[in-house]
Amino acid sequence: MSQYTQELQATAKAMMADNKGVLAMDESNGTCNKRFQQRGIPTTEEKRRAYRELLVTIPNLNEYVSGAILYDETIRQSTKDGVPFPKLMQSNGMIPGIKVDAGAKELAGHPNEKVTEGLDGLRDRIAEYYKMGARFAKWRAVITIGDGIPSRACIESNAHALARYAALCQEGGLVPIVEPEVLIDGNHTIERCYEVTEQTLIAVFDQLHLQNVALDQMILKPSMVVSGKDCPQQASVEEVADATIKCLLDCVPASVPGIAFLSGGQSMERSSAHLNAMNAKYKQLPWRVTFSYARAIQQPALDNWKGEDANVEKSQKLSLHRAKCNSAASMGQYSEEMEKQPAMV
Ligand code: 5MM
Repeated sequence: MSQYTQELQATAKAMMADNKGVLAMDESNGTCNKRFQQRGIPTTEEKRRAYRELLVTIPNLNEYVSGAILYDETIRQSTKDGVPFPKLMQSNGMIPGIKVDAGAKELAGHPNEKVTEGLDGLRDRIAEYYKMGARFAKWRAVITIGDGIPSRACIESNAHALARYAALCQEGGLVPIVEPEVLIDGNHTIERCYEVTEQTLIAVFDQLHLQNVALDQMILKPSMVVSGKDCPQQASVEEVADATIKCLLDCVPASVPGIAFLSGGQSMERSSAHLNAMNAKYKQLPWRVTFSYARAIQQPALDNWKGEDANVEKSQKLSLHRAKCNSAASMGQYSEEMEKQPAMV
């Protein structure tokens, strides 16, 4: 029992509140700049700040989103009126979270595979983020499917790091979001994705147990079990829902309060449809099943914004619509009809 046990349980419960999910807006500067460049937006600190202000000030976002994952630069930034983002989020009923990994780096001795770094000094960084108002954290591991990969070394190294990170978070009062992402890139079948996701989740929970991580005080953020992006045989929505739920039921202990998926490069509509199919068909799951999407919520806002103040309001409405669709999907109440409804723009 850590001194934070009750607080961690309460935070995890609030993050997984009925009908809510988590907004991921924790792109590192490299990723954020890449997305800005693709759309002709200047890659300055001020533009990144303005874009994050657009997101955290979406009116009524808190109806669909319990919290948002920030990046180190973002958690230190403020609105143009000088309100620090974490403070603004708290007063709007959203829990501030923080990405604490230092990114996926080449795994030595294992070509084409990555291991996520960032454990050095993490205890001190967690203490600082807690003081700044963060109440949960996120660490993403990346598993690539390809010829002869993933290796056992890649899966075990990433699982070990995720568990060490999670233990440090709980010691410091942050609920860890444990994110092992099996990438959608490649021509693999859904069956191969299933095998790799299963191996990964088994290794992750083995390491979480080994490091004494309290499973009732963490959130799992997995990828869905899908066909590789370039696989000629694409699984249906129902096949994805069935395979994903079977895999999770086999691997994720019932004491975990919630599963919040990443969208992982799926289209916005597919991300909603897959989540919805799981919740519509499986009503008695041991954990809450919801979203923690970045691209599948942010994309329409980013496309519309173009770095211009005049486009802020419409951009906010477009992303709010995605949050609303995904909130409905987290209750099995999303339908294609929702996509036809004008997003109040
Ligand atoms: C997989 O990425 C996470 C979920 O986003 P999607 O729903 O778009 O798949 C996301 O939180 C990710 O960790 C951040 O975008 C940060 O990524 P980088 O690569 O900048 O650390």
